[in-house]
Amino acid sequence: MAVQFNYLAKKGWKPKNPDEDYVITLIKIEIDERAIKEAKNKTKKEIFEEAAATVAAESSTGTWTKVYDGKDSGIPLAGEKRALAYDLDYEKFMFKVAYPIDLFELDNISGLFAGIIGNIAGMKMVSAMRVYDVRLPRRMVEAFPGPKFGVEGIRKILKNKDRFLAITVPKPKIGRTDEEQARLAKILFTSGDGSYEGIKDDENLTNLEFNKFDKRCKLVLEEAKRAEKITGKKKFYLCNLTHSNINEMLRRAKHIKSNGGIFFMMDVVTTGFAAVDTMRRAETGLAIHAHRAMHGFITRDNSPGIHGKGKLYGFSVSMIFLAKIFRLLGVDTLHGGSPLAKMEDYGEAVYIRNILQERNLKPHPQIPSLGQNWYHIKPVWMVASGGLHPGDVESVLKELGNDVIMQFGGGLLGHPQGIEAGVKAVEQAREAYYKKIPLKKFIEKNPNSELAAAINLWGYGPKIVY
Ligand code: CAP
Ligand code: MG
Repeated sequence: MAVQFNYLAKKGWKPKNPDEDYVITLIKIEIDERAIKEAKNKTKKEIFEEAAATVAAESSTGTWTKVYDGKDSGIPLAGEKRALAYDLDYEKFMFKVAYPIDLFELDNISGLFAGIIGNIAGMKMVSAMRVYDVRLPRRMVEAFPGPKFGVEGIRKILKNKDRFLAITVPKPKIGRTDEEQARLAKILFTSGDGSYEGIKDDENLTNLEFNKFDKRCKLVLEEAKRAEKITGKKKFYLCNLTHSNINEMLRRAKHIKSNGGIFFMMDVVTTGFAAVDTMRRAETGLAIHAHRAMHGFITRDNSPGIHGKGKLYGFSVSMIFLAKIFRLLGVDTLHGGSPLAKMEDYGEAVYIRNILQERNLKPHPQIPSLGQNWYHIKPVWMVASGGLHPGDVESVLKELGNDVIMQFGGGLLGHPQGIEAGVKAVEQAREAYYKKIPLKKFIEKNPNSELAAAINLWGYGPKIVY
Protein backbone atom coordinates (compact mmCIF):
# COMPACT_ATOMS: atom_id res chain seq x y z
CA MET A 1 0.00 0.00 0.00
CA ALA A 2 1.44 3.36 -1.04
CA VAL A 3 0.62 5.22 2.15
CA GLN A 4 2.37 8.37 3.32
CA PHE A 5 3.85 7.03 6.52
CA ASN A 6 4.88 3.81 8.12
CA TYR A 7 2.09 2.83 10.51
CA LEU A 8 3.96 -0.22 11.75
CA ALA A 9 6.12 0.33 14.83
CA LYS A 10 9.71 -0.90 14.92
CA LYS A 11 10.09 -4.31 16.57
CA GLY A 12 10.13 -3.94 20.36
CA TRP A 13 8.47 -0.49 20.32
CA LYS A 14 6.07 0.25 23.19
CA PRO A 15 4.12 3.44 23.84
CA LYS A 16 5.70 5.62 26.54
CA ASN A 17 3.34 6.48 29.44
CA PRO A 18 0.43 4.66 27.83
CA ASP A 19 -2.03 5.55 30.62
CA GLU A 20 -1.29 9.23 30.11
CA ASP A 21 -0.89 9.61 26.38
CA TYR A 22 -2.42 6.74 24.40
CA VAL A 23 -5.62 4.86 23.62
CA ILE A 24 -4.69 1.23 22.94
CA THR A 25 -6.67 -1.49 21.20
CA LEU A 26 -6.09 -5.24 20.97
CA ILE A 27 -7.13 -6.97 17.75
CA LYS A 28 -6.83 -10.36 16.05
CA ILE A 29 -7.25 -10.84 12.33
CA GLU A 30 -7.44 -13.69 9.86
CA ILE A 31 -5.72 -13.05 6.54
CA ASP A 32 -8.01 -13.79 3.60
CA GLU A 33 -6.83 -16.79 1.56
CA ARG A 34 -7.42 -14.87 -1.68
CA ALA A 35 -5.12 -12.08 -0.48
CA ILE A 36 -2.37 -14.65 0.07
CA LYS A 37 -2.88 -16.15 -3.42
CA GLU A 38 -3.04 -12.79 -5.15
CA ALA A 39 0.05 -11.35 -3.47
CA LYS A 40 2.31 -13.93 -5.07
CA ASN A 41 5.66 -12.65 -3.87
CA LYS A 42 4.62 -11.73 -0.32
CA THR A 43 4.74 -14.03 2.65
CA LYS A 44 1.77 -14.39 5.02
CA LYS A 45 3.89 -12.61 7.61
CA GLU A 46 4.33 -9.62 5.32
CA ILE A 47 0.62 -9.50 4.52
CA PHE A 48 -0.14 -9.63 8.25
CA GLU A 49 2.20 -6.68 8.84
CA GLU A 50 0.53 -4.80 6.03
CA ALA A 51 -2.94 -5.53 7.42
CA ALA A 52 -1.96 -4.42 10.94
CA ALA A 53 -0.45 -1.22 9.54
CA THR A 54 -3.57 -0.64 7.45
CA VAL A 55 -5.74 -0.92 10.58
CA ALA A 56 -3.57 1.71 12.28
CA ALA A 57 -3.60 3.96 9.21
CA GLU A 58 -7.29 3.76 8.40
CA SER A 59 -8.31 4.29 12.03
CA SER A 60 -5.98 7.26 12.62
CA THR A 61 -4.54 9.61 10.01
CA GLY A 62 -4.03 7.57 6.83
CA THR A 63 -5.90 6.52 3.75
CA TRP A 64 -5.38 3.95 0.96
CA THR A 65 -3.13 6.12 -1.20
CA LYS A 66 -0.58 8.90 -0.96
CA VAL A 67 -2.29 12.29 -0.97
CA TYR A 68 -1.20 15.88 -1.59
CA ASP A 69 1.46 16.84 0.94
CA GLY A 70 2.21 20.46 0.11
CA LYS A 71 1.24 23.64 1.92
CA ASP A 72 -1.77 23.41 4.27
CA SER A 73 -2.16 19.69 3.60
CA GLY A 74 -2.10 18.72 7.27
CA ILE A 75 0.48 16.07 6.46
CA PRO A 76 3.09 17.06 9.11
CA LEU A 77 0.55 16.75 11.92
CA ALA A 78 -0.93 13.59 10.39
CA GLY A 79 2.53 12.06 10.53
CA GLU A 80 3.20 13.16 14.07
CA LYS A 81 -0.18 12.01 15.43
CA ARG A 82 -0.43 8.74 13.53
CA ALA A 83 -1.29 5.50 15.30
CA LEU A 84 1.17 2.63 15.33
CA ALA A 85 0.53 -1.10 15.16
CA TYR A 86 2.87 -2.90 17.56
CA ASP A 87 3.40 -6.11 19.56
CA LEU A 88 2.59 -8.25 16.51
CA ASP A 89 2.04 -11.92 17.37
CA TYR A 90 2.81 -13.84 14.17
CA GLU A 91 1.33 -17.07 15.51
CA LYS A 92 -2.02 -15.78 16.70
CA PHE A 93 -2.19 -12.88 14.20
CA MET A 94 -2.86 -10.56 17.06
CA PHE A 95 -1.55 -7.02 17.53
CA LYS A 96 -2.08 -3.78 19.40
CA VAL A 97 -2.62 -0.29 18.06
CA ALA A 98 -1.49 2.78 20.03
CA TYR A 99 -3.30 6.05 19.26
CA PRO A 100 -1.94 9.36 20.57
CA ILE A 101 -4.63 10.83 22.84
CA ASP A 102 -4.77 14.05 20.76
CA LEU A 103 -6.56 12.15 18.01
CA PHE A 104 -9.74 12.16 20.08
CA GLU A 105 -12.26 14.37 21.81
CA LEU A 106 -11.88 13.16 25.36
CA ASP A 107 -15.54 12.87 26.36
CA ASN A 108 -16.98 11.48 23.14
CA ILE A 109 -17.31 7.68 22.93
CA SER A 110 -19.26 7.75 19.68
CA GLY A 111 -16.48 9.78 18.07
CA LEU A 112 -13.80 7.54 19.57
CA PHE A 113 -15.42 4.38 18.17
CA ALA A 114 -15.94 5.96 14.75
CA GLY A 115 -12.15 6.34 14.75
CA ILE A 116 -10.68 3.25 16.36
CA ILE A 117 -13.15 0.65 15.06
CA GLY A 118 -15.19 2.67 12.56
CA ASN A 119 -13.85 1.52 9.18
CA ILE A 120 -11.47 -1.33 9.84
CA ALA A 121 -13.91 -4.26 9.46
CA GLY A 122 -14.29 -3.59 5.72
CA MET A 123 -10.68 -4.43 4.78
CA LYS A 124 -10.64 -6.89 1.87
CA MET A 125 -7.38 -8.57 2.87
CA VAL A 126 -8.85 -9.92 6.12
CA SER A 127 -11.57 -12.53 6.35
CA ALA A 128 -12.16 -12.19 10.10
CA MET A 129 -11.41 -9.73 12.86
CA ARG A 130 -12.11 -9.51 16.59
CA VAL A 131 -11.56 -6.40 18.64
CA TYR A 132 -10.82 -7.78 22.08
CA ASP A 133 -10.24 -4.75 24.19
CA VAL A 134 -9.49 -1.06 24.49
CA ARG A 135 -7.41 0.58 27.24
CA LEU A 136 -8.22 4.20 27.90
CA PRO A 137 -5.84 6.85 29.28
CA ARG A 138 -6.45 8.81 32.47
CA ARG A 139 -7.69 12.04 30.92
CA MET A 140 -10.30 10.19 28.89
CA VAL A 141 -11.48 8.23 31.94
CA GLU A 142 -11.68 11.50 33.88
CA ALA A 143 -13.92 13.01 31.21
CA PHE A 144 -16.71 10.58 32.20
CA PRO A 145 -18.71 10.41 35.40
CA GLY A 146 -18.96 6.61 35.75
CA PRO A 147 -21.83 5.29 37.85
CA LYS A 148 -23.65 7.70 40.11
CA PHE A 149 -24.32 5.08 42.78
CA GLY A 150 -22.38 1.95 41.90
CA VAL A 151 -22.09 -0.96 44.31
CA GLU A 152 -21.77 1.05 47.52
CA GLY A 153 -24.41 3.65 46.63
CA ILE A 154 -27.02 1.00 45.93
CA ARG A 155 -26.10 -0.89 49.10
CA LYS A 156 -26.69 2.28 51.12
CA ILE A 157 -30.10 2.88 49.56
CA LEU A 158 -31.17 -0.74 50.04
CA LYS A 159 -29.59 -0.98 53.49
CA ASN A 160 -27.85 -4.16 52.41
CA LYS A 161 -24.27 -4.37 53.63
CA ASP A 162 -22.80 -7.34 51.86
CA ARG A 163 -25.30 -9.80 50.41
CA PHE A 164 -26.21 -10.47 46.80
CA LEU A 165 -29.54 -9.11 45.51
CA ALA A 166 -32.28 -11.30 44.05
CA ILE A 167 -34.66 -10.18 41.31
CA THR A 168 -37.24 -11.73 39.02
CA VAL A 169 -38.24 -10.91 35.48
CA PRO A 170 -41.86 -11.84 34.80
CA LYS A 171 -42.35 -14.79 32.47
CA PRO A 172 -44.11 -15.05 30.13
CA LYS A 173 -42.13 -12.12 28.73
CA ILE A 174 -45.32 -10.55 27.50
CA GLY A 175 -48.75 -11.49 28.71
CA ARG A 176 -49.42 -9.89 32.09
CA THR A 177 -51.31 -6.61 32.13
CA ASP A 178 -49.92 -3.72 34.18
CA GLU A 179 -52.25 -4.69 37.03
CA GLU A 180 -51.28 -8.36 36.87
CA GLN A 181 -47.61 -7.41 36.96
CA ALA A 182 -48.21 -5.32 40.08
CA ARG A 183 -49.89 -8.31 41.70
CA LEU A 184 -46.85 -10.43 40.84
CA ALA A 185 -44.61 -7.76 42.39
CA LYS A 186 -46.66 -7.93 45.59
CA ILE A 187 -46.21 -11.73 45.79
CA LEU A 188 -42.46 -11.49 45.17
CA PHE A 189 -41.96 -8.69 47.69
CA THR A 190 -44.01 -10.21 50.51
CA SER A 191 -43.71 -14.01 50.22
CA GLY A 192 -41.48 -16.09 52.45
CA ASP A 193 -39.56 -14.05 55.01
CA GLY A 194 -40.18 -10.82 53.07
CA SER A 195 -36.54 -10.38 52.08
CA TYR A 196 -36.93 -10.84 48.30
CA GLU A 197 -36.00 -7.45 46.93
CA GLY A 198 -36.44 -6.94 43.24
CA ILE A 199 -38.57 -7.17 40.14
CA LYS A 200 -37.42 -6.31 36.62
CA ASP A 201 -39.29 -5.72 33.37
CA ASP A 202 -38.42 -7.99 30.50
CA GLU A 203 -36.84 -6.31 27.48
CA ASN A 204 -39.91 -6.82 25.28
CA LEU A 205 -42.03 -4.86 27.71
CA THR A 206 -42.06 -1.16 26.93
CA ASN A 207 -45.35 0.73 26.63
CA LEU A 208 -47.93 -1.69 25.31
CA GLU A 209 -51.66 -1.37 24.83
CA PHE A 210 -52.44 -3.82 27.65
CA ASN A 211 -49.47 -2.94 29.84
CA LYS A 212 -48.87 0.80 29.83
CA PHE A 213 -45.53 2.16 30.99
CA ASP A 214 -46.92 4.93 33.23
CA LYS A 215 -49.53 2.74 34.87
CA ARG A 216 -47.24 -0.25 35.37
CA CYS A 217 -44.55 1.96 36.86
CA LYS A 218 -46.97 3.59 39.32
CA LEU A 219 -48.67 0.33 40.36
CA VAL A 220 -45.47 -1.69 40.84
CA LEU A 221 -43.80 1.11 42.81
CA GLU A 222 -46.90 1.39 45.01
CA GLU A 223 -46.55 -2.32 45.77
CA ALA A 224 -42.88 -1.78 46.57
CA LYS A 225 -43.75 0.97 49.09
CA ARG A 226 -46.52 -1.14 50.65
CA ALA A 227 -44.25 -4.18 50.90
CA GLU A 228 -41.51 -2.06 52.51
CA LYS A 229 -43.98 -1.08 55.25
CA ILE A 230 -45.11 -4.67 55.81
CA THR A 231 -41.70 -6.34 55.69
CA GLY A 232 -39.44 -3.54 56.90
CA LYS A 233 -37.12 -4.30 53.95
CA LYS A 234 -36.23 -2.09 50.97
CA LYS A 235 -37.56 -3.14 47.56
CA PHE A 236 -36.67 -2.08 44.04
CA TYR A 237 -38.16 -2.16 40.59
CA LEU A 238 -36.05 -2.13 37.42
CA CYS A 239 -38.58 -0.33 35.28
CA ASN A 240 -37.80 -0.52 31.56
CA LEU A 241 -37.86 2.92 29.95
CA THR A 242 -36.13 1.80 26.72
CA HIS A 243 -37.17 3.94 23.75
CA SER A 244 -35.51 5.09 20.53
CA ASN A 245 -36.37 8.68 21.45
CA ILE A 246 -34.11 9.90 24.27
CA ASN A 247 -36.58 12.65 25.22
CA GLU A 248 -39.21 10.00 25.90
CA MET A 249 -36.73 8.07 28.04
CA LEU A 250 -36.09 11.25 30.04
CA ARG A 251 -39.84 11.74 30.50
CA ARG A 252 -40.21 8.16 31.69
CA ALA A 253 -37.30 8.59 34.09
CA LYS A 254 -39.09 11.58 35.63
CA HIS A 255 -42.21 9.48 36.02
CA ILE A 256 -40.24 6.75 37.82
CA LYS A 257 -38.60 9.32 40.10
CA SER A 258 -41.88 11.06 40.95
CA ASN A 259 -43.37 7.68 41.88
CA GLY A 260 -40.55 7.01 44.31
CA GLY A 261 -38.45 4.65 42.15
CA ILE A 262 -34.74 4.03 42.68
CA PHE A 263 -33.78 2.54 39.30
CA PHE A 264 -34.56 2.64 35.64
CA MET A 265 -33.71 -0.15 33.24
CA MET A 266 -32.51 0.57 29.72
CA ASP A 267 -31.35 -1.63 26.91
CA VAL A 268 -27.94 -0.12 26.39
CA VAL A 269 -27.05 -1.75 23.07
CA THR A 270 -30.33 -1.06 21.26
CA THR A 271 -30.45 2.53 22.56
CA GLY A 272 -26.75 3.13 21.97
CA PHE A 273 -23.74 4.82 23.53
CA ALA A 274 -25.05 8.36 23.03
CA ALA A 275 -28.29 7.44 24.77
CA VAL A 276 -26.49 5.93 27.76
CA ASP A 277 -24.19 8.95 28.04
CA THR A 278 -27.13 11.36 27.81
CA MET A 279 -29.24 9.46 30.34
CA ARG A 280 -26.34 9.34 32.81
CA ARG A 281 -25.42 13.00 32.47
CA ALA A 282 -29.09 14.04 32.76
CA GLU A 283 -28.78 13.40 36.54
CA THR A 284 -32.23 11.87 36.85
CA GLY A 285 -31.50 10.88 40.45
CA LEU A 286 -32.08 7.24 39.46
CA ALA A 287 -29.64 4.35 39.21
CA ILE A 288 -29.18 2.80 35.76
CA HIS A 289 -29.82 -0.89 35.24
CA ALA A 290 -28.19 -1.86 31.94
CA HIS A 291 -29.70 -4.77 30.01
CA ARG A 292 -27.71 -5.79 26.91
CA ALA A 293 -30.26 -7.24 24.46
CA MET A 294 -28.76 -7.59 20.95
CA HIS A 295 -25.19 -7.74 22.21
CA GLY A 296 -24.84 -11.28 20.81
CA PHE A 297 -24.87 -9.87 17.28
CA ILE A 298 -21.80 -7.82 18.19
CA THR A 299 -19.94 -9.94 20.71
CA ARG A 300 -20.62 -13.54 19.74
CA ASP A 301 -17.93 -15.58 18.06
CA ASN A 302 -18.09 -19.36 17.85
CA SER A 303 -14.74 -19.89 16.20
CA PRO A 304 -11.83 -21.73 17.82
CA GLY A 305 -9.91 -18.44 17.64
CA ILE A 306 -12.21 -16.63 20.03
CA HIS A 307 -9.71 -16.61 22.85
CA GLY A 308 -6.72 -15.99 20.66
CA LYS A 309 -5.75 -19.50 19.64
CA GLY A 310 -6.89 -21.07 16.38
CA LYS A 311 -8.76 -19.71 13.41
CA LEU A 312 -11.17 -16.85 13.66
CA TYR A 313 -14.31 -16.98 11.54
CA GLY A 314 -16.27 -13.75 11.86
CA PHE A 315 -16.16 -10.04 12.69
CA SER A 316 -16.90 -9.07 16.28
CA VAL A 317 -16.20 -6.80 19.22
CA SER A 318 -15.93 -8.54 22.61
CA MET A 319 -18.25 -8.13 25.60
CA ILE A 320 -15.10 -7.20 27.54
CA PHE A 321 -14.80 -4.13 25.33
CA LEU A 322 -18.49 -3.23 25.74
CA ALA A 323 -18.56 -3.83 29.51
CA LYS A 324 -15.68 -1.42 29.95
CA ILE A 325 -17.44 1.30 27.98
CA PHE A 326 -20.72 0.92 29.88
CA ARG A 327 -18.89 1.20 33.22
CA LEU A 328 -17.19 4.33 31.93
CA LEU A 329 -20.46 5.84 30.69
CA GLY A 330 -21.96 5.29 34.13
CA VAL A 331 -24.37 2.39 34.40
CA ASP A 332 -24.83 1.10 37.96
CA THR A 333 -25.53 -2.52 37.04
CA LEU A 334 -24.75 -4.51 33.90
CA HIS A 335 -25.75 -7.93 32.60
CA GLY A 336 -22.52 -9.83 32.22
CA GLY A 337 -23.66 -13.43 31.85
CA SER A 338 -23.03 -16.11 34.42
CA PRO A 339 -20.36 -18.76 34.88
CA LEU A 340 -21.06 -21.97 32.94
CA ALA A 341 -23.96 -20.40 31.08
CA LYS A 342 -22.23 -20.32 27.72
CA MET A 343 -20.30 -22.77 25.60
CA GLU A 344 -16.60 -22.80 26.55
CA ASP A 345 -16.93 -19.88 28.85
CA TYR A 346 -13.19 -19.69 29.82
CA GLY A 347 -14.07 -17.58 32.82
CA GLU A 348 -15.28 -14.64 30.76
CA ALA A 349 -18.17 -13.89 33.14
CA VAL A 350 -15.71 -13.69 36.04
CA TYR A 351 -13.44 -11.39 34.07
CA ILE A 352 -16.40 -9.19 33.16
CA ARG A 353 -17.15 -8.98 36.89
CA ASN A 354 -13.54 -7.82 37.36
CA ILE A 355 -13.90 -5.23 34.61
CA LEU A 356 -16.95 -3.88 36.39
CA GLN A 357 -15.59 -3.92 39.91
CA GLU A 358 -11.82 -3.74 40.16
CA ARG A 359 -9.99 -0.47 40.55
CA ASN A 360 -6.80 -1.43 38.78
CA LEU A 361 -7.79 -4.17 36.38
CA LYS A 362 -5.06 -6.50 35.14
CA PRO A 363 -5.21 -8.35 31.80
CA HIS A 364 -6.68 -11.88 32.03
CA PRO A 365 -4.06 -14.65 31.81
CA GLN A 366 -5.95 -16.58 29.08
CA ILE A 367 -8.50 -14.23 27.56
CA PRO A 368 -6.90 -11.57 25.34
CA SER A 369 -7.31 -8.31 27.24
CA LEU A 370 -5.48 -5.12 28.22
CA GLY A 371 -6.58 -4.24 31.76
CA GLN A 372 -7.66 -0.76 32.83
CA ASN A 373 -6.88 1.79 35.46
CA TRP A 374 -10.26 3.12 36.62
CA TYR A 375 -9.19 6.18 38.68
CA HIS A 376 -12.37 7.77 40.17
CA ILE A 377 -14.87 5.46 38.44
CA LYS A 378 -16.95 3.46 40.94
CA PRO A 379 -17.52 -0.31 40.84
CA VAL A 380 -20.67 -1.56 39.09
CA TRP A 381 -23.00 -4.43 40.04
CA MET A 382 -22.65 -7.55 37.93
CA VAL A 383 -26.02 -8.99 36.89
CA ALA A 384 -25.97 -12.77 36.51
CA SER A 385 -28.89 -13.85 34.38
CA GLY A 386 -30.18 -16.37 31.89
CA GLY A 387 -31.47 -19.80 32.91
CA LEU A 388 -30.66 -19.29 36.60
CA HIS A 389 -32.55 -21.09 39.37
CA PRO A 390 -32.10 -21.62 43.13
CA GLY A 391 -29.70 -24.55 42.58
CA ASP A 392 -27.19 -22.08 41.08
CA VAL A 393 -26.85 -19.76 44.05
CA GLU A 394 -23.81 -21.53 45.47
CA SER A 395 -21.88 -21.99 42.23
CA VAL A 396 -22.59 -18.52 40.84
CA LEU A 397 -21.72 -16.70 44.07
CA LYS A 398 -18.56 -18.72 44.63
CA GLU A 399 -17.35 -17.50 41.25
CA LEU A 400 -18.72 -13.98 41.21
CA GLY A 401 -18.78 -12.87 44.87
CA ASN A 402 -21.49 -10.87 46.59
CA ASP A 403 -21.67 -7.69 44.53
CA VAL A 404 -24.01 -9.49 42.20
CA ILE A 405 -27.66 -9.25 41.26
CA MET A 406 -28.97 -12.73 40.56
CA GLN A 407 -31.89 -12.82 38.18
CA PHE A 408 -34.33 -15.72 38.50
CA GLY A 409 -37.02 -15.55 35.82
CA GLY A 410 -38.19 -18.98 34.73
CA GLY A 411 -36.11 -20.35 37.61
CA LEU A 412 -38.52 -18.85 40.13
CA LEU A 413 -41.81 -18.60 38.24
CA GLY A 414 -41.45 -22.19 37.05
CA HIS A 415 -41.27 -23.63 40.58
CA PRO A 416 -43.51 -26.71 40.61
CA GLN A 417 -45.33 -25.50 43.74
CA GLY A 418 -45.94 -21.95 42.52
CA ILE A 419 -44.51 -18.45 42.79
CA GLU A 420 -44.44 -18.16 46.58
CA ALA A 421 -42.58 -21.44 46.74
CA GLY A 422 -40.13 -20.07 44.16
CA VAL A 423 -39.42 -17.08 46.40
CA LYS A 424 -38.94 -19.36 49.40
CA ALA A 425 -36.58 -21.60 47.43
CA VAL A 426 -34.35 -18.63 46.57
CA GLU A 427 -34.46 -17.39 50.16
CA GLN A 428 -33.54 -20.83 51.49
CA ALA A 429 -30.64 -21.05 49.06
CA ARG A 430 -29.47 -17.57 50.14
CA GLU A 431 -29.70 -18.37 53.85
CA ALA A 432 -27.91 -21.70 53.43
CA TYR A 433 -25.17 -20.03 51.40
CA TYR A 434 -24.51 -17.34 53.99
CA LYS A 435 -24.62 -19.89 56.81
CA LYS A 436 -22.03 -21.86 54.79
CA ILE A 437 -24.33 -24.88 54.51
CA PRO A 438 -23.77 -26.61 51.15
CA LEU A 439 -27.05 -26.72 49.21
CA LYS A 440 -26.71 -30.51 48.90
CA LYS A 441 -26.58 -30.82 52.71
CA PHE A 442 -29.51 -28.44 53.12
CA ILE A 443 -31.81 -30.50 50.91
CA GLU A 444 -30.71 -33.75 52.51
CA LYS A 445 -31.81 -32.33 55.85
CA ASN A 446 -34.90 -30.61 54.43
CA PRO A 447 -36.23 -32.93 51.73
CA ASN A 448 -39.68 -31.31 51.82
CA SER A 449 -38.38 -27.77 51.47
CA GLU A 450 -39.15 -25.54 48.50
CA LEU A 451 -35.42 -25.52 47.71
CA ALA A 452 -35.39 -29.33 47.51
CA ALA A 453 -38.35 -29.24 45.10
CA ALA A 454 -36.55 -26.70 42.90
CA ILE A 455 -33.30 -28.66 42.86
CA ASN A 456 -35.14 -31.92 42.15
CA LEU A 457 -36.56 -30.23 39.07
CA TRP A 458 -33.61 -28.19 37.80
CA GLY A 459 -30.60 -29.70 39.52
CA TYR A 460 -27.42 -27.67 39.95
CA GLY A 461 -25.78 -25.41 37.39
CA PRO A 462 -27.32 -22.87 35.02
CA LYS A 463 -29.60 -24.15 32.28
CA ILE A 464 -28.12 -23.34 28.89
CA VAL A 465 -30.75 -21.31 27.06
CA TYR A 466 -31.13 -22.94 23.63
C1 CAP B 1 -33.69 -14.02 31.68
C2 CAP B 1 -33.94 -12.96 30.65
C3 CAP B 1 -32.76 -12.06 30.29
C4 CAP B 1 -31.52 -12.74 29.80
C5 CAP B 1 -30.47 -11.75 29.30
C6 CAP B 1 -34.43 -13.65 29.40
O1 CAP B 1 -34.78 -14.86 31.93
O2 CAP B 1 -34.94 -12.10 31.07
O3 CAP B 1 -33.19 -11.17 29.30
O4 CAP B 1 -31.01 -13.55 30.78
O5 CAP B 1 -29.43 -11.58 30.17
O6 CAP B 1 -35.32 -13.13 28.75
O7 CAP B 1 -33.92 -14.72 29.08
P1 CAP B 1 -34.62 -16.28 32.67
P2 CAP B 1 -27.92 -11.74 29.67
O8 CAP B 1 -34.15 -16.01 34.06
O9 CAP B 1 -35.97 -16.93 32.64
O10 CAP B 1 -33.59 -17.04 31.86
O11 CAP B 1 -27.73 -10.72 28.60
O12 CAP B 1 -27.06 -11.50 30.84
O13 CAP B 1 -27.80 -13.14 29.13
MG1 MG C 1 -35.19 -10.88 29.31
